[in-house]
Amino acid sequence: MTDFFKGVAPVRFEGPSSTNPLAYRHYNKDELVLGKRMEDHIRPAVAYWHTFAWEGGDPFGGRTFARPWHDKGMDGARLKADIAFEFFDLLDIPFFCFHDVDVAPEGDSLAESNRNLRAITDIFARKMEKSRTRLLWGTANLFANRRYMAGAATNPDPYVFAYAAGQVRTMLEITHELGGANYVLWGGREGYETLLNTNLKQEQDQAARFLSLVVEHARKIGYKGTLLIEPKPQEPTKHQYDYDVATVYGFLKTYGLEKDVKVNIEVGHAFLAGHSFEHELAVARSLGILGSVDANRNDLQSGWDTDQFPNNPGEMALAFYQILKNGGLGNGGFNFDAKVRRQSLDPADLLHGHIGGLDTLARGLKGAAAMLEDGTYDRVIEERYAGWKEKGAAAMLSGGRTLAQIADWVDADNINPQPKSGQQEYLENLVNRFV
Ligand code: XLS
Ligand code: NI
Ligand code: NI
Repeated sequence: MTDFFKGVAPVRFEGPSSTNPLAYRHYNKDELVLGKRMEDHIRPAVAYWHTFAWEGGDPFGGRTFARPWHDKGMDGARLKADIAFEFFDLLDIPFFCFHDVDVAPEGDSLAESNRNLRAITDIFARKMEKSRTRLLWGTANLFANRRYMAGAATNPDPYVFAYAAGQVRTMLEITHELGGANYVLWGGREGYETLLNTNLKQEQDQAARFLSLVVEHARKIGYKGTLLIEPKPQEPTKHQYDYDVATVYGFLKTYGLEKDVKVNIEVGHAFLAGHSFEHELAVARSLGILGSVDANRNDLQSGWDTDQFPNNPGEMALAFYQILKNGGLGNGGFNFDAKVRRQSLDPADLLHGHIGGLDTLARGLKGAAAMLEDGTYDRVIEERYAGWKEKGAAAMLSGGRTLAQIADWVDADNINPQPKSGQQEYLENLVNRFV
């Protein structure tokens, strides 16, 4: 044991009346919700980057956190790994996620970086024999190093594409070896700053080739996890190609990859794209590509990806409603792509963030389950579209009637549709009954 979390007792469920700030009040992993354990619905994960790699910097100032693993090279990386697994145990959290560069320092060459990375992931493998925490997903950081300033797969320089392929090959293989349930590709700088220097078509072709290479390699090494693209409209680049779920689907379809890749939807990214979280979930659900979720929230006044912990059970219930209607997330889960604020210096702050986040998810899940069990929403939607079951209407939808036949039908039967209430306020109020 390190002394980073010295004196902190394991965080466990104590129920809604508990006043212990280091206990779960709603997240009760074994509680059955719609016949399934809460933990199996949520599959929560700690993001290594925000919790252990982020140093508290912002555009106006650098590091605010003082962590014992800082500035200590590989020794620091080993200490960080020890503390990370202590954290997973304290929270009793079943998953974590990481980028290659979160866990080990980069070397002077790809080979050296990979050696450092392997040394740490070998430690992970040993720790995972004793810990119950599993890998939800792995990913390669193809956006922080200056070589990637003009993109990775979409870089005008083919050698950058090649270097990125080298990183992804290693991280994909490591994810496979560690039993990772998914592999994520977030196109951090796969976009442009200005069209004045950009061949958009060429860059999209490059991105598609890169993704095809990843799909092929995953197959070749026998990786059975899900490959996920994480949509985001902008930030860091002015425009990112993986703008939102619909855009990603169009891209996948264009290049014939829609059966091989799903999406990892992040709450804050949905907002940046001008959507709600549940909108993105609903679109992915309708297209059959809902893979996993990055749980967080944005500060709605600041207009960027602030990656705060979720704290709105009502919004989360609407999201879970979509997820439950999807039949769950399968291999996916809820990765806390969220960080404590830069003034939250203490190790305990890391616990508070995750505890609040998990309690919010638990309340959202239970709210959505209650909405489903009550059945009103399903009934309202069912009734709203019931007209389409009528013979003539069904024929319009199935292609059994031409435009002219439909027009003639209106005349012949003197069709004169009467508007009906959409009942939005009634339905919104119902949510509050269940959350
Ligand atoms: C950044 C992204 C990133 C991905 C992983 O905005 O959310 O954290 O989840 O590369
Ligand atoms: Ni994310
Ligand atoms: Ni993000």
